[in-house]
Amino acid sequence: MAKFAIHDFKGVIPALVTPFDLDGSLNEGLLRGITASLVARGVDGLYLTGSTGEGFMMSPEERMRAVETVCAEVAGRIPVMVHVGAISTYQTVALARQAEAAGADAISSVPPIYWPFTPDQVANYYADVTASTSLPMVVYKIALAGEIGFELLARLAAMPGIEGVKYTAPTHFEIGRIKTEIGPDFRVFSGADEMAMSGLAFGADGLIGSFYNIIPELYADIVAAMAEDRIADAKALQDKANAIIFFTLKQYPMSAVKRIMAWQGADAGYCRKPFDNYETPEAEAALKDAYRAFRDAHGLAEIGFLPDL
Ligand code: MN9
Repeated sequence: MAKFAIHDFKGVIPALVTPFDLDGSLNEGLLRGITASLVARGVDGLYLTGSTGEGFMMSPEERMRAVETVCAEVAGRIPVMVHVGAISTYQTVALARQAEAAGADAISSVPPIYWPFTPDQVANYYADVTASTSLPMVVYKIALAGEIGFELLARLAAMPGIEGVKYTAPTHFEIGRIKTEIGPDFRVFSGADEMAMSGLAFGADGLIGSFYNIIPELYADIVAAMAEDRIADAKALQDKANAIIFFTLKQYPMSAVKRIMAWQGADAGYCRKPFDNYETPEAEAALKDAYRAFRDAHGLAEIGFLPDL
């Protein structure tokens, strides 16, 4: 049973990575470990099987197992939102119902992908999926899955049960517009980690993204600084976070995130092919050397980024 309402989703919410072994199998033990570690580090919620979680790399059964595993480990301590997006309404509904049964507190979905579905078809998809559970739906806007313009978002927001948007786009003035024209109760989660401060400045209620798997404390400080109008502090912290993000985007990004989590004490395994991995001890050692040099060049050990590496 869901324990949390949509307004309980706020603050720093990692889009949790999903640990796989090098042969591609889902590693539930590591999934439990990273969940426990992030809860202990004080994250405010979790977002499962989205882009970062490689949801589209997984079979429906594997997605369900991952959701079940994380919900059992979290055990109602923090809110959990599950990305249930798939191409067909039929499949998404099955994922949504299972997320509810597993104890998730909200569902989220990209629009149906691959074919150019009409706005009516997209609206029907969200209506059907949202009606299939009692959980709030958070629309996931990200260019990778096709555009959701303001008019369509406003139309979706007027439908019962659709209570927010995970907004991954650089057009942050629209976050302000959503809050003004759709209304302050429609929740907005800023999805571009490099623009968290800007998202919060324009009215976002929380942050959902990849880098909260590795630097949630830094982002908790950004949230606190923005809440207290300490703009210069927030900017300085965002600059540090962005150095980490831009450096990581030059590696194999999610594979590097997973190795960093391992160095921090909670191994997150590997990515599924065709994503690349640091498969050999030599490749991982080279990555570690690169991060050590980067950390020292930017004075990041002092702010807690891999201080013991
Ligand atoms: O929305 C993530 N986007 C993708 C979530 O995975 C495509 C973000 O958290 C980015 O990874 C992050 C770095 O660009 O902002």
